[in-house]
Formats: sequence, C-alpha cells, structure tokens
Amino acid sequence: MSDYINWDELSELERIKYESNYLRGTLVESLADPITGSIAYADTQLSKFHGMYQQFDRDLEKERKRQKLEPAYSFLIRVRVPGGVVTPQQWLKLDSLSDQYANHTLKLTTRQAFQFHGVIKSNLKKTIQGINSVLLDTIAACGDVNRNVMSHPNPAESQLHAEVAEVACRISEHLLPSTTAYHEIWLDQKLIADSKKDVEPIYGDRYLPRKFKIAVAIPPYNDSDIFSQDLGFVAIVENNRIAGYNVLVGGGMGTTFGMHETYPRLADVIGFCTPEQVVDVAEKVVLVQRDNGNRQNRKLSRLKYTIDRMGIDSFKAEVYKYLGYELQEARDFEFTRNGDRLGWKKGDDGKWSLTLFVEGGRVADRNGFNLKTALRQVAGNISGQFILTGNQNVIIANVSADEKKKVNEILKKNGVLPGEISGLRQNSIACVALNTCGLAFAEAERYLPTLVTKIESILNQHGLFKEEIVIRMTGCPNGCGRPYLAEIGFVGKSEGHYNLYLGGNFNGTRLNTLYRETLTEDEILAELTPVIADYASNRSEGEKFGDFVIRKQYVKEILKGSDFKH
Ligand code: SRM
Ligand code: SF4
Repeated sequence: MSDYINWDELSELERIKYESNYLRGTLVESLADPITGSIAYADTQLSKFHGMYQQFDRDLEKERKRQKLEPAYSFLIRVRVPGGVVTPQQWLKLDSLSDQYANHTLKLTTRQAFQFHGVIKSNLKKTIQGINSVLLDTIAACGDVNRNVMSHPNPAESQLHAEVAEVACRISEHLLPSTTAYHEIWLDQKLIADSKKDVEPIYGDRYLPRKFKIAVAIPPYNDSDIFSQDLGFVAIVENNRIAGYNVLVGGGMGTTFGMHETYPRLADVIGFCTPEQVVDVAEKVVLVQRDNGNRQNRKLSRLKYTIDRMGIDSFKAEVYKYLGYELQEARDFEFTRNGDRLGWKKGDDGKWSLTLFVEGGRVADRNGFNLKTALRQVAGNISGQFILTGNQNVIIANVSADEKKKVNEILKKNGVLPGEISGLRQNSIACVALNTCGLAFAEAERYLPTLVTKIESILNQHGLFKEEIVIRMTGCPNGCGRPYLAEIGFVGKSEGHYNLYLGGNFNGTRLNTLYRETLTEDEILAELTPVIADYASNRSEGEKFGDFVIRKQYVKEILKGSDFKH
C-alpha cells in the first residue's frame, strides 16, 4: 500500500482509526469527564474495538428530551467467548457483575457471546476488570476486526467436536489485535512510554475496512449458520478423523432499506485446506479483505461486496497469492439442520449435556420463570461447562449422571422446564432491538414471544405444534438474528410494522424471499393463516415449511444475494 492517504475519499472512521494511536483515542479523558454520561464521538467508535457500545435508553428518550436532559446514556459490553465455552466460576462472576453494574440480566448473543446492557460510564472500568478477573475479556468483541469466532456448540459431544472447537479458539487468538491499549485503559497496566512501539502485524494502523466474522461447523449440523459468515470452515470427517476443512467465503446478512446495492449473501465454497493450514488461510483471507475492502462507503465494505466486486475467481487467485499455495478441491458435505437440538444428550465419554432454550437469549428472572437464579444455582453445583450456542441458547455441558439429577431438580424448582415448547418457539431467534439498540425501527426480543404464541395457536389448530419451523425477527434490516435464513423471517420497518420473508430452509443453506411488506400484527396473522393451513393439508411426507412455500410458489427461490429485494 502506498503511504499517501486521500482522507477526503474515505469514510470518516478511517481517519479516526488511523489517528487513534492504536485504539487509544481520548478514551481515558472521555471516561474521566464527569459532566456527561457519554464519551466523545471518536471514542464511541474506538470503544467498539474494546468490546463496548455507547447506547441510551430509548424508552426514556421522549421524556428526557421533554425535561431537557441528555439521553439516559449507558453502555453495552460484549464479552469475547470463542466457541461460547465458559466455566461455572466464570458464569457466576458474569452473573454477579450483571447485578452489580448492569441491568440484572445477561444476554446470550447470536455469536455465542455474553452482553451486559445498561452499564453506566463510571462502572465501565469496574465491569471490564471483573470480566478480566476470571480470565475473560472483551477485546475485539466489536469493531473493524475479527469478531467472536463461532463454533458448533458442544465440544463435549465427541473428540472430533472438541478438535473443531479448539480450531475456533486458535483462529480467535491468532487474529486478536496486538495493541496494548486495552490493557492500559481498562486494566491500568503500565503505559508504554513510546506507544508508537505498538504494531498491528495483521491489521495495520487502520484495521479492517469493516467487521469480520468467522465460524467453524461440523456437519450434519449447521448450528453456527456457516453460510452467513465472512469466512467459514466446515470440518470434513473421513475415517473418523478430521481430514481438513472446506473453506467458505463471503456470507453476510446486513442490508439497508432503500439501498439496493446492499443485500444478504450466502458464502461460496472455495476449496479445502488441511487442519494445519486453517489459521494461515484465515489470516490470508483477512489480509485480502484488509487490502481490497471498500474504505469509502461502510455500507459496502463487508467481504461479500469485495468478492462480488472482484469476482470470486479473482478473489480466490488473490488469496492463493497471499498464501503461496492453492486450496485443494472442496469435499462433499451435507447439513441436515441449523438451530440447536434441545434436551439432554450423552457424549461419547458418558457425560451428559443439556441444551436449554433461552427465549431471545435473555437470562433473567421473570414471573416465576427464574432462569437466572436457576443457572446461578446450577453453576454452583456442577463441574462441567456452560456453552453458549449461536442460537442464543445455553448448554449445561459435561455433567455426571448425579449432577444431571441435580440440574433437573434446580430447573424444576425455579420453574424452568425444558421440553414443553412448540417446534416454532424452539427455533426462534430475536435480536435485541428496543430499548437499547440505537438502530432498531421496531421491537424484536420484547415482541417475538407474543407473536409466536399467536402463530402457535394457528399451528395448533392444524396439529403442527411440534413441527420445527425456523422463525427469526429483527428490529431493522442489519440482520443480527440472521432473519434472511429463516423459514419465516420478520424485519422491522417501523414501530409495529414488519416485512415478512418466507422460504429459507431448515438447514440454513437458502436465503428467504420478501413475501409481504410493512405488515401489522393482524396482517401478519392473516397472511400466515392460509399458508399454514395449506402446509398442514398439502405438504408431502417430511416436507419442511420453507421448502413447501417454495414448491407451492408462495415465493420464488433467490439464487444469489444480489437478487434479494428488501
Ligand atoms: Fe449485530 C450492529 C446486536 C449479531 C449484523 N448489532 C449491532 C448493534 C451493535 C447496534 C449498533 O451498531 O449500534 C446491536 C446492539 C444491540 C444491543 O442493544 O445489544 C447489535 N448483533 C447484535 C446481537 C447482540 C444480536 C443478538 O440479539 O444476539 C449479536 C451480537 C453478536 C456477537 O456476540 O458478536 C449480533 N449482527 C449480528 C449478526 C449475526 C451473526 O454475526 O452471526 C449479524 C449479521 C451477520 C453479518 O454481520 O452480516 C449482525 N449488527 C449487524 C449489522 C449489519 C452489518 C452489515 O454488514 O451491514 C450492524 C450495523 C453495523 O454494523 O453498522 C449491527
Ligand atoms: Fe439492532 Fe437491527 Fe441488530 Fe436488531 S438487527 S440488534 S435492531 S442493529
């Protein structure tokens, strides 16, 4: 890259990153400023790389304005948890931090991470230090870097699963930024006298053009929605060992209403690499994006657009150039489903794991359903792990038969009874949306449960209560709940109004299609009722809902992201 930078041509974030002295900016000064609950604008951008977003309570917005008060600022903190695995001790610490400094809930995200909401500025440092005290951190949980690396959620399932999960951790470690800013600002570690000593061998001084997301999966389960990732590795098992990984590039969900050059896209399979090559391949794909991604317009800077602009063959050739070798031909693989398989399962080693549904990923105590208390008590009574899934659920993993009994008792005592939910609800995801997300046009997490109840009653009338159907809702088109892969997808357009998308498939390998626009709840139910009735009467043996609506031409299958309408 030449040294000359024409800043006028670039997005303002590029300059902020470049001038930040490797992500320091004026964060220290912003944190110390007692006049406001917010931080300086440039610091709001830089703080993301440290794992936090400035937000404000949108429920209070109008009233605060009326009272001429600044917005009720607080921060979201995202904990980096590659593959989603934490110990019971770590769970207990995060649980207590959520009571001490946040809004008394833990949010399990769609990328196997934890979020705290509602942390005020003066508590940021204490929360980050608490997180680090149990050997977790928030580095690169957000920002223009590689984010939390996702994995299939249960290393305890078999030795092969453990191997694949370990790959996710290796990739995550390798791609961490190397600036010492995080340790200086949040952990009070000694300032380096000449901080220019910081170098970012992978990211450089402007980091990536945009966020970057990686996942690994092991067929037949597509539980990390591998086709939605910038970069995916699909484990290929041959003769009961991991022969290597197929490499997938260019998935992504985010779109912007009214901007038709934005679209969700499924990743392309570009080849196969050996287990030893995985980290190198990850690094080189990141470098090609670093050097070729769009730094002018952040709406068009994700890897999916770089690939469509370059063409997949030129992109591949560039990756090979950086690698110094070619990938092998991709191997065959097949997914049978995405989402999670709920309930108890026995691992190869005789230990038990319970995949527990967590509606909207929100761990809270509500109306006698005391999930937060239950999980705290479980953490105090087991020696295994907690594993977050990419579908906002949690696995209580690796427990003995005795511990299994204890877990069941604790869940029962706290009103948390797994296994009594519809196939639709089990496969539901809702992004956070209101009241914290600054980009939300409509509710999602706080509303989807109610809508699901209403759709359940239609399903019930047709004997479909147990039928597994993937339903996802987001409060805006950014796609945080991966709605464009759902069999039934809702995307918020404005308060109380949603676009309805149909025709994703049950294994997460097909984009859905816009069916109806800007619907109210009554309109949603009126639209879905005849389709569900038709499905109940006319589906063929084993036919999934998403496949049925395509076969019956309710919607037309979308073959490439750029054909997507929103
Ligand atoms: Fe997301 C921005 C929440 C997974 C695409 N996402 C946001 C922000 C930070 C809003 C903001 O920028 O101010 C949301 C914070 C809301 C809040 O109050 O908590 C937010 N995203 C989430 C989470 C918490 C949703 C959830 O309910 O679980 C997920 C956290 C994941 C994690 O642990 O790292 C989350 N976001 C995703 C995913 C799904 C995934 O990664 O598998 C996507 C779609 C996949 C993709 O990236 O293409 C996603 N989030 C976005 C985008 C659109 C990016 C784009 O390419 O256009 C934005 C907006 C942006 O970046 O400008 C965004
Ligand atoms: Fe916010 Fe939109 Fe993401 Fe939902 S999809 S959390 S509304 S940015």
